[in-house]
Formats: sequence, C-alpha cells, structure tokens
Amino acid sequence: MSVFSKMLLPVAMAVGLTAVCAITPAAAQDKVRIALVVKSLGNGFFEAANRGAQEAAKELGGVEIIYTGPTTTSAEGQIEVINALISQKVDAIAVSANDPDALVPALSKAMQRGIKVISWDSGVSAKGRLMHLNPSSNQLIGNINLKLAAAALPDGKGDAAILSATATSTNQNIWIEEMKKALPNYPGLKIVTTVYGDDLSDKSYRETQALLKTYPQVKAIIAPTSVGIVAAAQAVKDAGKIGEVYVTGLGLPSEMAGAIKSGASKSFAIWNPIDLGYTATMLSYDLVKGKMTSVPEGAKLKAGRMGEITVGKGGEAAMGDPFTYDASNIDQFAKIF
Ligand code: RAM
Repeated sequence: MSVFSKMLLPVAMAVGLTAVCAITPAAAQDKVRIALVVKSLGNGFFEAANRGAQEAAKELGGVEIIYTGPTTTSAEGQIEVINALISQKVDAIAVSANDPDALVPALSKAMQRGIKVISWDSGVSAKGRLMHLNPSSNQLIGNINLKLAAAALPDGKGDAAILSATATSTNQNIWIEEMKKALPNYPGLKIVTTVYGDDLSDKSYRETQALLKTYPQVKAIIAPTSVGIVAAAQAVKDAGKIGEVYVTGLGLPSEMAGAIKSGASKSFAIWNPIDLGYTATMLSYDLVKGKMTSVPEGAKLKAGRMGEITVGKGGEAAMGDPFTYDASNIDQFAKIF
C-alpha cells in the first residue's frame, strides 16, 4: 500500500461510515431480531409456530423474526445455525432443541455476548438458556397419549409400541418417561418397544413397517411426534391393518385429517402450535427489552394475547392443556393448523 493510499483510507472509511449511517433508516437499526431456531425445516408443526411468531412480531412492531434450523433433526446442524446467529448479533434466540446438552456451549457463548436465549417446545438444560417454555404440563402430555391408546383398544387392552422422533429429543424423551410413570393407571396396556423415526417421514414410515412385522401382536402405535404420527398412520393403512392397529399420539389436525377419515387413527392430541410460537416470541422480546440476565422463579413475563406467564421452578413455564381431535372436530381444526 502506498503512503498516499494509507493516508486516504481512514478518511474514506470515515466518509463511508457516515454515508452508511445516513442511509440506514433509524427504524431498521432499532429492530429487535428474534431467531426462532427449530428442530428441522419443513416440519408443519414448526411452520405453524412461525405463523404465531410472525403474528407476535406484527403486534409488537419493530421486530424481525429469523425463522431458521437445520434440514434434518441434528444437534450439530443446530449448533452451526446458532454460531451463525451469534455472528449476526441477533438480539434473542428461541430454540426447540434436538438435544438437551449438546447445544449448551454454543448457547452459553450466545448469552455471554448479550443474546437472550430461551428454549421452547423441546428444552435445553438450565445452563444453556434463561428459561424454557413447555407447551403444556409434561405429565398431562404423557397421560393423554396413554389415555387415547387405551380408548382405541377393545376394553383398553393390548400391546402398544412407541414411535418417537430422535433418541436425543428432549421433549419426546420426557413424554415417554411420563408415559412409563402413568402406565400402571392403564393395566390393560403394555408397551413392548420404542423406535425412532427422527421426525423424518420416510424413516418413521420404515420404522413402523418393521415394527408391524417384528411385533405382529401390537394393537396401538403411540407417536408423540407430529411427523411420526402421520407416517405411522400411512404405514398401517398401506399394510392393510386399519381396524387392527390404531395410531395415536400428537399430531396436527391439518396433517391427520386423512388418517381420521381412513380409520387408521381414532383420535390424537396436540396444543396450539401457533400460540406456542407466539408466546415464545413475546417472552423473548420481554427478556430483550427488560435486559434480563436471569429469570428467577416467580418472574412474570408479558405474553400479549396469551396474558402473563409466571415462571416456575427451574426457569420453566407451561401453557394450556393438550386438546383431543377426532372425527367430530377434525374438519374444523384442520383449517387452522
Ligand atoms: C414434532 C416435533 C415437535 C413436537 C411435535 C409434537 O413436530 O418433534 O418437537 O412438539 O412433533
């Protein structure tokens, strides 16, 4: 570099900087950027949550939602996404985790840099986030899965199998634990195995096919995953086992309408994913605006039309009860999510 250009550079930079500042509208600079990091892209459940996040952003004003996640449900993929968000200096990260512990170092780094981190739907260990938003009480979710499986079987009796998402998924693992705890309340039900479809349609379909072959006596498949439940119902239908094997678990009415109509599923449950994404966004915004560095038990956070959320033990909060869908209401809700 010549002496001449060395002298000019700082001047040019300064001029450039002024120019940038002058043309950037104040509103854009002030925007609160909230990243909604999902387990994987292409999952209808998370797309519905994003609709809720966009609704919250519109209501709040001056908020940008960055909807992102890996293409498959891996913790490694989420770590890459989180590191990119740290470089972009977002204001908040709200993550549904593929693993409770693997994301902690990346999320701790984010928090050290002043980014507000929460988990929602599928949690991160307490060290890696300020708080966690559960969709409902874990105990209620575990129980409703068994209740619907028992209700589908004659006299509530028969062998059941679980088709889960990934083996490290925080929320599914907690719900499976809760199912096991509640099992004595359903003496006719026996859980013979748990298999993992990784929230991928094709893998969930193949795992169900294998399950039906290996355990021909299975009468109920419980899939506490909106991706798995649809694939399991399809596999039961394609195997000609409608009326012999019933699928239940957690699913979206819009994706399960066909399975209810075909009889592969009699009923299933879910909470409102739109409300969940909306609330996760509202809470993230409140943490950013309140410059909060910890969320103590008993803290009350503003969640727009969902009211006030009180934070409980371990920085966890929960929304409403899961709702059951069957032939009587599926058409009505299929239009919503
Ligand atoms: C899938 C995901 C999500 C879970 C729902 C029920 O979409 O695994 O985390 O909450 O199912």
